[in-house]
Amino acid sequence: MEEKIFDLIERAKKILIITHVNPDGDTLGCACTLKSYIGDKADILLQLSGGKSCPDTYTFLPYLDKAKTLENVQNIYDTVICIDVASIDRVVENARDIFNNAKVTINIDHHKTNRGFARYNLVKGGLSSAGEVLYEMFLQSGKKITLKMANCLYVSILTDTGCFKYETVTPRTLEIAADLAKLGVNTSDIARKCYDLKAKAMVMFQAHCVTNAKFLCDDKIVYTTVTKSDMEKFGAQDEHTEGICENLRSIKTVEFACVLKESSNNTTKVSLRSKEKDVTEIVKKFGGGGHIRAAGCTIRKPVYEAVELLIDEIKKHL
Ligand SMILES: [Mn+2]
Repeated sequence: MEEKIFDLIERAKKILIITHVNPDGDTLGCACTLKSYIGDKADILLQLSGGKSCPDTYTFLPYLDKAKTLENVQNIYDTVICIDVASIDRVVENARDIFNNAKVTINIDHHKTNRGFARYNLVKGGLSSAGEVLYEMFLQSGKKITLKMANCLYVSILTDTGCFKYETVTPRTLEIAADLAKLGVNTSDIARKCYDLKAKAMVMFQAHCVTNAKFLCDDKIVYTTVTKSDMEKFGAQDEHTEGICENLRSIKTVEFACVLKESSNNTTKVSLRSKEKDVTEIVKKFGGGGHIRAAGCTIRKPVYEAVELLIDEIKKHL
């Protein structure tokens, strides 16, 4: 499949690299790696609401200032590559039209729940990050990884492993990180850019969300709700909720941590984390997916109703 993908890239006229909704370091790092390799005929699509072009944290990555947005992307691509996209639900409607229209569709990912929704699928479920999948793809096909690509791949792997903390980290993951460092990646500089340049609004807003958290079942379950008015009050943006769930999970007694975020039309976006239990079993009930200890779903109910549905489901798995 690796060779086939390079062959398809070679033959493509115009390529759209599709990142997932609410893009994170993994999907963005990979998109920039691919863009760097492919060159001019590739565009990156960022699926962000509110006309934003890029999450603030990742503006240091190359190419993202010129990435297409949902507002200005055109349906002109013969080839699309979805990167770090667990399912086609993670691609919003007008981008999905472009996907459906493309002659060649490629899906490169590491989510175990990825069912292979494209014509060509390179899915290595369980690997630490899409960045790791991509690194191996370049290596196995004998393609050169430049320093620019290495920097982007390092962002992917660093962020999707929670700084090499998660159990998806294998000796191979660390070897790859070391190889990237040998290529010249300044690892401490990238860590600082990813973690120590947060917006004040983000830190203050997250403190508020943590203060509002509710604990259940001897503090084994914790959840917090995020409303639009709270976000407005703090001047918080969508991306500023990233990390709240992990923070709540870090409490000693907690097995399940969830963040329920008010979305448009009475829908609620759910992030769920666990220490041991498989949360994909829980979000599956609501049509979601993800990883064993980090998954998400959308519940078509207002927040206060979604809380009850979700907590009832979590209790069954306690
Ligand atoms: Mn990922």
